[in-house]
Amino acid sequence: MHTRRQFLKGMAASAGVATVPSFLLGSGIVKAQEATTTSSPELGRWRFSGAHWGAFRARVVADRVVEIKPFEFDKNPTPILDGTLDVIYSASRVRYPMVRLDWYRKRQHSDRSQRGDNRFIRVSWDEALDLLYEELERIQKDYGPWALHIANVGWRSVGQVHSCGNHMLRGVGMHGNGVGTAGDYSTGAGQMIMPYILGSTEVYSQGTSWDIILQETDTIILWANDPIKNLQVGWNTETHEAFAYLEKLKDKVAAGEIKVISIDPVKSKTQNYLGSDQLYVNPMTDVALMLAIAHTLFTEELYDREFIDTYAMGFDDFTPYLMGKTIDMVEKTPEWAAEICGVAADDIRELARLMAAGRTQLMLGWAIQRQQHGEQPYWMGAILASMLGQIGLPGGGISYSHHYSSVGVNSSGASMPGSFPLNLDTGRTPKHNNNDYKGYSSVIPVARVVDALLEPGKKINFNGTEVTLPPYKMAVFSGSNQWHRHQDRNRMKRAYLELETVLSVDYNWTATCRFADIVLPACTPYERNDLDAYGSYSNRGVIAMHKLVDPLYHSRSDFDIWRNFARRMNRDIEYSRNMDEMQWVRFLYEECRAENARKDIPMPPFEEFWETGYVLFPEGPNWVRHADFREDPEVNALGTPSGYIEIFSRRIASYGYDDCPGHPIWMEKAERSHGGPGSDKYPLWLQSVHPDTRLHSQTCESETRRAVYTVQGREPIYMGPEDAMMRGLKSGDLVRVFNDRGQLLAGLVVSPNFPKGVVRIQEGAWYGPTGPEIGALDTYGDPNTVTLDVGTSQLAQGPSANTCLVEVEFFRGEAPAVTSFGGPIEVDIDGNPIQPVPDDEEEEEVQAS
Ligand SMILES: Nc1nc2c(c(=O)[nH]1)N[C@H]1C(S)=C(S)[C@@H](COP(=O)(O)OP(=O)(O)OC[C@H]3O[C@@H](n4cnc5c(=O)[nH]c(N)nc54)[C@H](O)[C@@H]3O)O[C@H]1N2
Ligand SMILES: Nc1nc2c(c(=O)[nH]1)N[C@H]1C(S)=C(S)[C@@H](COP(=O)(O)OP(=O)(O)OC[C@H]3O[C@@H](n4cnc5c(=O)[nH]c(N)nc54)[C@H](O)[C@@H]3O)O[C@H]1N2
Ligand SMILES: [Mo]
Repeated sequence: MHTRRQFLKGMAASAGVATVPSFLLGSGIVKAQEATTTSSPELGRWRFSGAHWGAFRARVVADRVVEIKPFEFDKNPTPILDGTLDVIYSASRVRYPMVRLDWYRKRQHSDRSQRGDNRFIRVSWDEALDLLYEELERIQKDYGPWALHIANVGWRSVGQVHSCGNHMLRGVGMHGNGVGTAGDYSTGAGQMIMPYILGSTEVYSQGTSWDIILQETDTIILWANDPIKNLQVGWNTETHEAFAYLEKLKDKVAAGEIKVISIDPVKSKTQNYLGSDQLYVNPMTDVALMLAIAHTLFTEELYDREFIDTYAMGFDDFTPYLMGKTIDMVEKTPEWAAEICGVAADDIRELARLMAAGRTQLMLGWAIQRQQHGEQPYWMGAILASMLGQIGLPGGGISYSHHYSSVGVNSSGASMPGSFPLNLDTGRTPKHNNNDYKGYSSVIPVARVVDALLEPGKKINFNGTEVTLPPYKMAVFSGSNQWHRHQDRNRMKRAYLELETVLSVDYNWTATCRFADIVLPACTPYERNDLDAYGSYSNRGVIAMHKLVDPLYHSRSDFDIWRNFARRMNRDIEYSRNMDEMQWVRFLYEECRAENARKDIPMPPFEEFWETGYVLFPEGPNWVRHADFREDPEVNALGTPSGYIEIFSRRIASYGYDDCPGHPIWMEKAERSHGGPGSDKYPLWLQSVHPDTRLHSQTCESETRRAVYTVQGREPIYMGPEDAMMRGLKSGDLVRVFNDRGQLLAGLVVSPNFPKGVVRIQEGAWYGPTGPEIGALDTYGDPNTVTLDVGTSQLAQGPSANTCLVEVEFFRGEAPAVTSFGGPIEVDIDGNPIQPVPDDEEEEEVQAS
């Protein structure tokens, strides 16, 4: 501990005003220097760091962070930044290594139905890591690799050295093999289907420059897309540069130079911001609307036959379906679609004609693929874009990523720093190098992990292969919050009864910790030194992440945790490659600097970078997605099986999936509002979009932030005036939201942005049940208490969170207290609650190797 404190003090003593390096290019940057370092005991010292929600400076006074302000380069910082201080100092921190009471007593023979009662015993680091080690040994010896689920890593904090998922994967991987996952919760359906259609995932691809779109595009279609809300965060430290272009777009909309149409059941934040048009569509019916647009383009001969002949395959296998000659034998006329999607037939025709009349840029968001049959609207979007014939033209075609991580801001072309390696070094093998999975699959689709526990051994189809779900016995989580991200809490509770042991490594005492058996306290990203890429796609620069304070309580960096774990196999030196944290920071920086030197992109020496806090690179040239393919489709063939756009996919057709045939089709959903299945009993569609107020579950722990958006201390549920009136509800009411899967409390906000039949609870609200039992009321408002846990289709097996119906009623009686926050109930071995004693005298294990 002391050495680390002295290091910080040493830096403070040498603090001065940073010099302006010659590497900072661009106009606004020089001003940034004004606000750098102050150094006095009272005012403290300004340090630099970053988060998914932006880069910032932090003022540290006497080992405490007292103030955070955005990096001056960031012209559009997000209010989410206001939650950053609480990330460090919240009451919900994981303070000590904790073990669930009954698991501590009986290990794998524990009463698993007690999971969720939140009673935990505090143990030392030595004991916790020994317990974890013994468990992993037992799982490998008694079962085998099929019995260990290594959870896919979610939105772990930024920082390349401490990327906690890499540490978990390297640490566990040194010990033995396990069951991995394919895909992710973000774009489960999209990333699987698009390589067949356009040859890449598209969802994670750079898009046409905003500059070009602003110059060339006549009509932008924001299809299920809310960039003003969703660009607040990025995968790497976010620059918020895209907002400058959206400001310009707003001016162009006002001047009538660009038309923006938002196709969404809800008036989005972006639509309100731009003052643009909205086309209301019934939830989950976009494919019907798209088919009718295609029908109009086809029958009115508004489509580009030449483009289709040159660049696409299988159009003639698709049009018979459009014209009612195959499958359901129904012609996909605007009148047919209007019944389903709620858009008037004439409006559909008008929209189709408008799209064909000028340069049209389709921009699809991701929520429409996070629902049952989510593959279909993505495929159908590509067909519409092909019929319009503008793919590869400046400001035309289709994008699946402009709402994400400042896609569309030109890349600098600079290389970004690498990360701490997740794989074992070449030639090394795990201690238990057993590869016998007993016929079970070693990789399963990520959203089907609960199915595996409930239906072990079941064979499911997945992307042209067959997967056999393993009955795993132990699961390890780090950098993801399973009890936020996964659907259907009560189903999860039933599934967890099958699990002998669960590990969670986190700094937040989330529901994933509450339902775990061993919990290890990671420190926050602000308690360790690191570096990160600035701008996920723009590669705008590299930022320093200075350690602001020492790890609080008994928390440790993920690096320290897993290195100490590796010591149990005498592999700690191999684990760290005999480098400590600062050596790694410097190593990754120097590696990046050398690579950029080869590209003639200069970077300052490490000391200068570390002192200044950042290095920025100039913006690169404009770029048009798919322009190379358009120029020469043979030389620049797509990555599809044919090399062309596949309107009909023989490959997909060959799989024989009824829920994802050889071309897109309209399919009814398991449950759907506005007259669809299940709407008699539960008439309201619950959409659980990404929070305007948070990054998923992150910063939900912040009381400062919750004070801004909660209602009676609960997560808000948004509802339109008509539905509220019908139920006798008003803003500020406490309501019960329920269906056959579960029930939760939420605080009502009546908003004109919501039409009849549509309600919203933002994902990431911390699950806080009244008790461990199945069906317990969630006291705070986690939408995944009620969502549906089915795969999107046999192709992608992605999550279908947005296929969900509920009812909402006034909550009568005494409201239970919110149980989500504040950490575990610390008990002694007899289960008696004890007051946590602060303890700073924890023995130190070997820190540096
Ligand atoms: N209903 C519904 N559910 C959804 C969605 C939806 O739209 N609707 N969206 C889905 C999508 S797209 C996503 S991406 C997922 C997001 O799901 P997750 O990625 O699981 O969500 P986060 O809340 O970001 O969880 C990250 C966890 O990592 C922890 N963490 C952060 N930094 C560190 C670190 O340095 N070390 C350690 N050990 N832990 C750290 C955080 O405290 C937090 O608990 O949710 C999915 N779930
Ligand atoms: N502030 C903030 N930004 C984020 C995140 C965050 O947690 N907070 N998370 C990031 C991550 S991990 C991801 S994956 C992305 C998610 O990005 P998306 O999945 O695109 O975002 P969502 O916010 O879920 O939904 C976007 C829009 O889709 C609309 N929509 C939902 N269902 C339908 C439908 O059936 N039809 C139509 N036409 N529209 C529909 C919603 O009303 C909403 O306006 O966001 C990223 N950005
Ligand atoms: Mo995501």
